[in-house]
Amino acid sequence: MNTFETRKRLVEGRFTELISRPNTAIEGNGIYERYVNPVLTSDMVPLEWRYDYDPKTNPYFMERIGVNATLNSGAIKWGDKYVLVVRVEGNDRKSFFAVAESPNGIDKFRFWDRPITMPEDIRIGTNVYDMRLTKHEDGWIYGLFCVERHDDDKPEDLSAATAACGIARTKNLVNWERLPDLKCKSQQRNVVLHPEFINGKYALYTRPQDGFIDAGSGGGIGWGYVDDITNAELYDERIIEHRFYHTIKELKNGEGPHPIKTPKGWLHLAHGVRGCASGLRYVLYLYMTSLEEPWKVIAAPGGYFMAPVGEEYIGDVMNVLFSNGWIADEDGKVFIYYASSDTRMHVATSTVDRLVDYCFNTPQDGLTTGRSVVAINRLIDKNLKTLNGCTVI
Ligand code: M1P
Repeated sequence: MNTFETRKRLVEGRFTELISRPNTAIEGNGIYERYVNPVLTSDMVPLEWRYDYDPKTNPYFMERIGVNATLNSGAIKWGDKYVLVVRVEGNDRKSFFAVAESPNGIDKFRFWDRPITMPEDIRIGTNVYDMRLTKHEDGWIYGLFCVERHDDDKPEDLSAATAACGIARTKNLVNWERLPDLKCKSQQRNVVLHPEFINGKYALYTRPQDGFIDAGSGGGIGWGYVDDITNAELYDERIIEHRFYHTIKELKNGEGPHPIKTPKGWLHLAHGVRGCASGLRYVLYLYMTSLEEPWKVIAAPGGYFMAPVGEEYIGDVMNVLFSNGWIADEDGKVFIYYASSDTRMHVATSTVDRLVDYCFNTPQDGLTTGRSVVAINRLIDKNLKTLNGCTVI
């Protein structure tokens, strides 16, 4: 067998094994279950996207277009399939979107035939990433994502960039209509469309930021309105989820996917960022807002919900968990899709009931050591009462 055939067999064998392997849950803290394997890695991107299959032009069966990472994915239930709109990042550092589906939400994710061709008829961006999907009550599925462009006000600085919120909509996840970028005062990343009209208007979760990286005086997760989504202009933006000193979201935070509607309020997943000696640390946290007034926080469990463990620490940007996609099934099961260290996608599962219980019954961050110890003592006192009241067998 020649080199082409030998390598092709080897590469195809490894690929088939990877995309077919089953995933199993790991029992954890009772709040959610992690899974043994990531659900998507760069090695699971179709071989036809990466290899030239013609032995005449590729006698060594070499990879022609490399993929660096599969990360921050939007998620949506599509018929009976669990679908991710994955941020795929090439070796050339350009991200694009591609759809992958699974029959059960935890394994056997397969990419659709081609990546999404996102129209660029509005204003070309250098890079696009981190799509939040919203099936809106107006009948469209919206994808809101970050569009990054060089900051031409600083021509000498090749790293100077700007972030804006790109908007596109679709009915089938294949053909997308691009709408103008969100018009607003500040740079924006992590903009999310609320699934329902609020007083007849489109409502957005925002993350105003002073610069491309720094949230600066941006303050936290914002809330604002848009009258016409086909020419979106943000107004009445106000901060609803604040940052605090010496917390997991001291430096910045950002809304994850759109919140899930539960009988007790809107359930939100977000990321919080703090600085430390090794750089920025990104963790996931939950909070809840009122059903009637989705901008009012009604539950704010202290600390992080999920932080990197094991291999999750390692990757392109270390010490990062980031999520912009989750799916709530009708039976209440929740699939949380998160990326670790800007490199690979994972799933964690829970239920709406458990997550709401977590939100209302985890003590709030008291913002000082003293108050944290008070919370622990309160739990110990409660347990002593409970245990002393029990008959010991
Ligand atoms: O590298 C970690 C994350 O950094 C950014 O997040 P934020 O908008 O909160 O600063 C984004 O670039 C995100 O894609 C990335 O995962």
